Order: sequence, then structure tokens, then C-alpha cells
Amino acid sequence: MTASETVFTRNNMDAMRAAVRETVERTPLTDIHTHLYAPAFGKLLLWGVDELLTYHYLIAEVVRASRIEPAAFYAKNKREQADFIWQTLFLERSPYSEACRGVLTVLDTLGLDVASRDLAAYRAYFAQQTVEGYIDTVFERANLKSVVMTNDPFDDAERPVWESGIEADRRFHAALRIDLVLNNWASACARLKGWGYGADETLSKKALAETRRFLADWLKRTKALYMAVSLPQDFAFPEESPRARLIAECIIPVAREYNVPFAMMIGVKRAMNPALKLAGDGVGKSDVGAVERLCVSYPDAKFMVTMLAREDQHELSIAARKFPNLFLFGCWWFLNVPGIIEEMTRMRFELLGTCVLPQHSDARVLDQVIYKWSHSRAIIANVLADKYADLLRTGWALKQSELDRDVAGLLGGNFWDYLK
Ligand code: RAT
Ligand code: ZN
Repeated sequence: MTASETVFTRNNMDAMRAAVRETVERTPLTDIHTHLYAPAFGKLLLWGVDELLTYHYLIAEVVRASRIEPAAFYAKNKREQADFIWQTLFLERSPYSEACRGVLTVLDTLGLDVASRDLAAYRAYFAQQTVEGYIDTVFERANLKSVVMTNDPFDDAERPVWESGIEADRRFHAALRIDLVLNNWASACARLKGWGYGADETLSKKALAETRRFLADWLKRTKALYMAVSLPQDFAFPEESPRARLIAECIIPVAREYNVPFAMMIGVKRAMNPALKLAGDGVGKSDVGAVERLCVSYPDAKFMVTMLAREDQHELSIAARKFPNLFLFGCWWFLNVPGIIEEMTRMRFELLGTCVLPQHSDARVLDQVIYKWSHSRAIIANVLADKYADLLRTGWALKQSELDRDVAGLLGGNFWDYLK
């Protein structure tokens, strides 16, 4: 403790609250799950106002509000889609849904005049940016240290970039996404065969070994920090299925050998309304027991988990109390709205103390990290200040350096520690 370090007690609660807000704002963070890409991936990195407006969260909202046929909406080009969303959701209605509000937070943070409602002026601003310069602007405004991408070796646009050996920007880390392997083994198997891996649909010993080789090759190629999958609401473990066998005999052994966590995002109802395409997925309650059984069966493997149903959050937090190898992260997708972030963060802080990673952005458009993080930072700071206030009321004294330590953990440090 330095001689001049501030100490907070029950006698200076207001100063503590101000310090928590300030510390959460100024601490650079690691965003552990995004769909952003390093500049080397070219057009895969989305940015700018037309991309912001055509975010799939807003597509679902505009189809609902306007009752346009999804096919008619998708027949428009990107700019027309953006115009339609702007007109329907921002001009004809008040844009206070979280996804609408987010666009406005971004524009305001960039210094654009939100009150003018002048889409042409916003487009003109983005037309003047270069991608390299704009990445710097966004990282600075969002106060980001680094982001973790979602890297899918089965994506034909992405794979060649890795194969050409391009070094990724050090602000962008990789995560190996293996949805096809675990959710559609027949298709994954066909692709693996095409790339020279001896896979087969019956999951013979050789096929399992070859799948492990495939995973290891891609972990090495991408230097991925973890392997990740999104799983349907009926995810079960153990069970008689290619998925359960692949988890037990490929994913877990590779995760252990390379000391990389296996991240599961559980609870998606894919294509609930298929006409909406990417915007058509929904949520369903899942079995937390499947996660518990994985953690108890493989205590030396690391499991990162986030679940999509609000109803599953309490049970999942209790599971995390029991399994140090279970790392909870983020308020995922439909949970990434202020009321639910507040509720989940409060519950997790009360049950897990500092041992959780409260948020990730899931940004698909670079600019979105600005709003997703400014909205979440404010909530995290508020809940944290409430928890410190409870603590100080016991007579405890909190040093500024301890506040710095806790916030650094919550905004990314806990993830880096977990990886060690
Ligand atoms: O949040 C989203 O944008 C979803 O479409 C998905 O990307 C989800 O987060 C996932 O990673 O599967
Ligand atoms: Zn995602």
C-alpha cells in the first residue's frame, strides 16, 4: 500500500461509488467472445453504420414491427435494408430497444449528432474512415485491450486466410469454433475426408484419432485460446450420440493435452423461424446437469460455459460453486439487455464473489463493442459498488489497489488466469 492510497470505509461511501465507476471505465478489457476479425481477414470484419443497422438482432425487430415478409426484406441490398430499418425502427418508432439504443450510443460516442437523425451524415462520416484507423478509434473509445474472435475452420471465406499463414493482429486472439463437428458430424466428416483426414461416420478408432489430429492442427495453426461450440437446448451428456462420443474421445483429450478450455454456449433453438435466417434463432431451457456431469467426470479439463435461458442461470451459478474447473462467462445474446445483465451480475457476484467473467460482447460489427461495453460497464460498476457498500457496512476497509485488482479480474484478468 502506498502512503497516499485511498481507503474506502463506511464513512466515505459516495467516494467509493465514484471510484468504482471511474475504475471500471478506465480499466482496459479483454472481450472473450466476439465475431470480429483481424484486418488480415479483409471483408470478414464488418464495420460502419449500414452494418450496425442490419445487425440480425435489428432484422428480427424490423420484421416484427413492419410485418414485412422476411423474403422481401432479404431481397433488398444492404443499404436498402439499412434504410428500411432506420425508417421503421428509428423514425416511425422510438428506438429504445437495446439493439436500437446501441446504434445511437455508437454514433454519439463517435461525436455524431444523434438528435439530427441524419443517416446521410452518419454514412458520410464512415465513408471517410480507413479500416486500420477505425479499428484504432474503436479500441480506444471502447477501452479494449484485445478481443477473441470466433474462428471456424469450416468457413470457406475464413479458412484460406489461415492457410496462407497470415499473422493475425495481436489485438485479435483466436478461438476455434467446432460447431459442425459436434452438431453435424456427417457434414464435418465429409469435409475432414476432403482435407485428407481419415474420418468416417461410424467413429472408428482411426476416425477419432484423425479428428484429434484435425483439432490439434487447427489449435496450432490459429493459436486458439479455447475451443468453442454453441449447443442446442436439448444438449445431453452422457448419451449415445456422435456428439457425446466426440466430446469424450476427441475434444476432452485434446483440451487436456493442449491446456485449452472447451467453451460451451448452451440453449439455442436454431432456426426457430427459418425464414428469418440468422435472425431466426431462439432460446430454450437446457439441462445444467449435462455441464455438472462433464465437470465431475473430467476434473482435469477446463470448461467455459454460458447458457442462454434466463431460467438456467441460478442452477449454473451453483454448479460453478462446486467445480473450480467450470468458468462462467458473459450474459449471452438475448440476455445481453440491461435488466437481465443487472440481475445476473448481482446473482453471480453474490454467489461467486470475484470468480466470474461477467460479460463478453458477442459483437458481430466492430463498432458494437463501443455500445455493448459502455452499457455493460455502467451496470457492472453499479452492481459492484452495491456489493462493496454492503461490505463496507460490516466495518471492512477497501483500498483503491484492491478495487483495481478486482476490476482488472472482472474485465478479463480472470479469463487469462483461468487459461494458465
Ligand atoms: O449473438 C449472436 O450474434 C448469435 O447469432 C450467435 O453468434 C451466438 O452468439 C453464437 O456465437 O453462436
Ligand atoms: Zn456469438
